[in-house]
Order: sequence, then structure tokens, then C-alpha cells
Amino acid sequence: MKRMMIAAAAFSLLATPVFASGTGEHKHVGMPGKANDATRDVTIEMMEMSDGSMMFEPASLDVKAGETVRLKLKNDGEIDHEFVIDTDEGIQEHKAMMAKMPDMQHDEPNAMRLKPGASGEIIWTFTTPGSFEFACLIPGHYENGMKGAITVSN
Ligand SMILES: [Cu+2]
Repeated sequence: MKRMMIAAAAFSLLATPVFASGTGEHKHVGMPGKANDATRDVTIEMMEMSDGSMMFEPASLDVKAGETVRLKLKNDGEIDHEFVIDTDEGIQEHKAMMAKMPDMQHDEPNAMRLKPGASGEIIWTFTTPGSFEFACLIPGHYENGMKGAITVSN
């Protein structure tokens, strides 16, 4: 009986569009932007440190509501990393999903996974004032420091 309940729970997770959290009933972190609207480039590097920790550099981002930013992502590490931008709740949901399915590939507009040495960009329009988050949700990375704070001001 217990096993059946676990199976049912796993199925409902799969059937639920968890990754739509950025545009679901949560507070919106924003939406994909148009390249022509980008008024600023921000380079964010991903890396591992010699002490075993992992990080984004910089680990914080301050923007204004309505601003469109070109996020230039670069994996300077020796292992895969990802960049996910979302509400705190959305990050935690995505993190729980990644813990169950660590090899899951996703191509949501608010997320990008990069191989060592690879780079990419996300153009994002921040719509709502508040505090948001960016993170790498490959299992263990968030706990080792791969998170950053986004402050969207009026
Ligand atoms: Cu990572």
C-alpha cells in the first residue's frame, strides 16, 4: 500500500507542470525578453572552488522593474552547471524535482544548463518588484553555494 502511494505521488509530480512555476500562480519573476529591449549586459560565471564549494560570480543582481537584461552565462568550472531564475518557491520546487531526476534536461526559458567551458545567454525582462533567486539545481550544487539573490526595485 505504501509503495502504491509513493508511485502515485511520483506520477502526479510528473503530470504537474512544475516548471511553469515562473509563470504560474506564483509571484512572477518576469518573462523572456526581446534582444532589442536589453539595456544592460550582466556576465555571470559559474565555477567550483578549491575548497569544494561552488559559486556564481557575481552572486547578486540588482535590477529595476521593467528592465530587460542580457544575462551572459559562462561555465568556468570543470563540471556541468545550470542557471535557473525564479521565485524562491519556484527554485525549491525545481530543486525537489531535480533531486528525483538528476539527469533531467529542461529547456524552460528561465533555465539553462552549460557544459564546462560553455557559455550562453538568457534575455530576461523583470516585471515585478521583490526578491527573487537564481540557482544551480544539479543535486548538491545549491547546498554547496550555487545560489544568488535578485532584487527588483521600483
Ligand atoms: Cu552547479
